[in-house]
Formats: sequence, C-alpha cells, structure tokens
Amino acid sequence: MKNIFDQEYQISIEERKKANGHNSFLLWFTGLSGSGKSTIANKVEQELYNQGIKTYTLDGDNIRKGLNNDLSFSPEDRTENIRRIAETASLMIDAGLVVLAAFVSPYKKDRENIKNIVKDINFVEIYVNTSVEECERRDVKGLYKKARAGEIKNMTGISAPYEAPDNPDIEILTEHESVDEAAKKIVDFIKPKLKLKNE
Ligand code: ADX
Repeated sequence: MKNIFDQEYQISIEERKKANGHNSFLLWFTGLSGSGKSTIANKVEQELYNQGIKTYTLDGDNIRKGLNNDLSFSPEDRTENIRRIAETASLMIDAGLVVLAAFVSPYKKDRENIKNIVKDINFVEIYVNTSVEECERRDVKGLYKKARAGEIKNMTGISAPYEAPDNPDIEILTEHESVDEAAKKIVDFIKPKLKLKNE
C-alpha cells in the first residue's frame, strides 16, 4: 500500500512464542448456526488454559456486537466479516496466542482467504458437522423457527447456502461424538503443533 511502511519491532513473534513456551496459530471452527462450534471451542479453550497455554476466543458474541456491528448476513457482508476476523486473528497470532474462532463462515472462498491472511501453516480448519435437521431440532436461539416464518432472511441452511469443507483438518460429527470427545480429538491433533521447533 502507498505511503505505508513496515515498522521493525524489537520484540519479535519468535521471542513472544519463546516467552509463552508454545507456538501460536488459529483454530477455525466452521458449521451451521447451532451446530455446537462455540460449545466445543469453549471446552478446547478450557483444556488449553489448564495446560498453561495462552489463548483467546473470537465468536459472534464479541465480534458481531462490536468490531463488526455494521455488517449484515448478506454474502458480501459475511465475506467482510470473515476478512476482519482473520486480520484480527493474524494480529493475535503475532501476539503469541492460540486463537480459537467460531463462525458459520459458509463460503469456501472466504475460508480460503483466511489461509492467505494468517498463512496456511497457522490455520487449522475444524468442521463442526451437524445436520440442518438436528440444528433446527435443537434451535437453541429460536432462529430456525423465525427463518421458517420468513422473519429472518438469508438464514444459513434454510434460505442461504452452507458450503461444507471438502478436506477439513478435523471433522466433528456432533450427532455421534460428545463435546468431551470432540475436545480431546482437537487437543490431541494440535499437540505437536504447539511445540516450539528446537524443543
Ligand atoms: S458468518 O456467516 O458471517 O460467519 P457469524 O458466525 O458471524 O456468521 O454469525 C452467525 C450467528 O448469527 C448465528 O449463530 C446466529 O446466532 C446469528 N444469525 C442471525 N441471522 C443469521 C442468518 N441469517 N444466518 C446465519 N446466522 C444468523
């Protein structure tokens, strides 16, 4: 970008990682509304916290109410939603954190873009696979009912598409796995990634 220059900082990401004693990267949870993304992310964060790992979770509650409160659920706004979240996560990775992000993120191209922003190697894609029938049955927030009644437009799974990942790093079938099982699977998967290179 014109007239914008990179500043060299004295404390590098490598030093931050060394101080924390672990690597930093992004765990991205994608799936339908009510699929269980935040519940599983929460459990994973608790496990990591108990192991002394520095984490932070981004989700609809802290992002769509603040930073992204100007965005709707149109395809264009969802793209911008995910882009800003990925940029935020990128800063947090630089700060040395393991970032957990739980967003519907229904478009493949938007999820591909996250990889460009945070770099492939820092991106772990977790597909929380719950059928729309089951999400609608649970309907924790009552949104599916509203969508069926035509009160909510562009509802993912009802009147807007969800493009499932073809090759997620981890897939959780919530109709067959418990939250604890799912969290264990994720924590086991990232264990080698947490280690610093010369350990
Ligand atoms: S995303 O598609 O842009 O990634 P995001 O994860 O931020 O969506 O927000 C989804 C949450 O907003 C849902 O869990 C639900 O609570 C709420 N929501 C409200 N309207 C919609 C809608 N039309 N489609 C999906 N989720 C919606």
